[in-house]
Amino acid sequence: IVINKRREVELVKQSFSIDSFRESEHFNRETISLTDAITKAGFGIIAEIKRKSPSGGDIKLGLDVAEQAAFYEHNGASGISILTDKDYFGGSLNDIAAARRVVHLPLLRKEFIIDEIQLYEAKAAGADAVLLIGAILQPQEAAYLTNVARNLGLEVLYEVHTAEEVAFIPAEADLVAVNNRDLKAQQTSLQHSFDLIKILPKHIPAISASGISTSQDIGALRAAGFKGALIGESILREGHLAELVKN
Ligand code: IGP
Repeated sequence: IVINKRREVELVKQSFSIDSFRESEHFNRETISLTDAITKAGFGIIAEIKRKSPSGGDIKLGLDVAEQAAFYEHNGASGISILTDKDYFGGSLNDIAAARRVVHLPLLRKEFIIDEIQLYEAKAAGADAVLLIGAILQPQEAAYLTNVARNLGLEVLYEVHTAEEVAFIPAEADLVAVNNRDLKAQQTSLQHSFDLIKILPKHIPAISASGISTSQDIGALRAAGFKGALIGESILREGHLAELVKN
């Protein structure tokens, strides 16, 4: 995935300069805090939009992206995560722009971010926050990208999956996510969350991501100290977001 992404980023850089993004519609917009939305909720749910995934296969969106985003807003989500990767998840930056037109919730660009130009793209499309993935970044890249994102007014949700990655969480990250899915093996277990929360930095609110589907899951994560959850496939397939938000 990362090798393909490098190629994709090089193509973007050939066509656009960083400064060209500054002229776009949303670039000077004041962003909405995902962290505030999650902490105010007590336990906040970030609801995800994607058309397919390597682990879950095709997910038929019954609604278009704007309608799906509006559905999430009406059903109590604290934020919306939008996959912009095309090859593996069927998304694009247009999906962020489409959701931006209809909802007031904070929007997270879910992407394999390896270069600052992707942060500029995110801001220009109307995102409020970006995902940075510990598993694909060197510590100094993670620190640099966190800094650039925050200077653009974008919050950083920093994802970890192992104890080694926890050691390199940038101090300025706004939120930390434990990904319950092993990106290589594509195996998912909430046990990753229950194990890693014990060693996460105490000053950054933590959320749990991937493989979450029931009210019992939410209750257990909440009891373990998580402030929120990022949920995609189960709510896309079952539409039971409101039920999960109640807990
Ligand atoms: C959502 P799920 O199992 O609820 O659909 O998972 C989200 O956690 C998952 O899409 C994800 C992801 C990622 C996707 C977590 N980390 C990194 C792409 C890249």
